[in-house]
Amino acid sequence: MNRDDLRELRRAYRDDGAVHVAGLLDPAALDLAEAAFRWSLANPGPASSRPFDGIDGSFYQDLCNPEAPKNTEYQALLTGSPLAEVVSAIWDDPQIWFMYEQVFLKEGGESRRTPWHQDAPYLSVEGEQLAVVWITFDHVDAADSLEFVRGSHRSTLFNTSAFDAADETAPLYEGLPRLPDIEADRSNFDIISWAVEPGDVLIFHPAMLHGGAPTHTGGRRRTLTLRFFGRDAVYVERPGNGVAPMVEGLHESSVPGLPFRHDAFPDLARTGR
Ligand SMILES: O=C(O)CCC(=O)C(=O)O
Repeated sequence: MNRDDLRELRRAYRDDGAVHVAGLLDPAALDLAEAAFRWSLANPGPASSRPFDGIDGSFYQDLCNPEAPKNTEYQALLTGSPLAEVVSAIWDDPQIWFMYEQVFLKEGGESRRTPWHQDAPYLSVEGEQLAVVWITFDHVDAADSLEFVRGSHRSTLFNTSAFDAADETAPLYEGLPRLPDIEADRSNFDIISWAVEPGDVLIFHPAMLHGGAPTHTGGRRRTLTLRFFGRDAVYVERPGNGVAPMVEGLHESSVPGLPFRHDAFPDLARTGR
């Protein structure tokens, strides 16, 4: 990547909150990512779920499997691909830790949208140096891709979606303001999305409002996301201590406002590069 491209990537990440990096993963790195994804499907963790059971198609997700960071497929991906390097280049800081993984599998008939939400309200961490890397193994058109509200990571922190099929804005917790009904009012939001080919990645800040299109009959979307934090990340208390990351002893050993650190999070600056 040349200096102008990197400068633009940093600007877009800071101002817009989401970027598309075309062709970041070569076939070998994509194979590593797919092996990690397959491991997750074969090894459901305690948080695996089908949030919209009863729909025509299938919608499966899993996140924060405590075994994933110890697993050789994930280790190979984290240390053998350019993902951590590109995220730390965007942050302009060599310090980077892996926080957790999440997988999505949508297939069969008409699956559901992933409701509009922010990840930040369910994470016990805050900072500029936070990133979600979204990798899909199937081509998606811009209309069927992950969508974002541009710049929303710098605006209101809403309650997150409880993924309630009857009302996608239904909150998960008490306290934070309820999500706006973006689907009912799309023209009032500055929505951005990209067509994505296998090998491309989307990188976004977890405070971004985002939602994912459904797949359609005969379609399939296999998506792996990896979440990273950097030096400026601090621990925050969230209602219910947050849904993620689920790391034993994290809350007991952390203090609000102090650096977010735990031995369970692989340090990629030291070990990977
Ligand atoms: O891929 C999707 O449909 C949703 C992705 C998402 O919500 C996330 O990665 O946080």
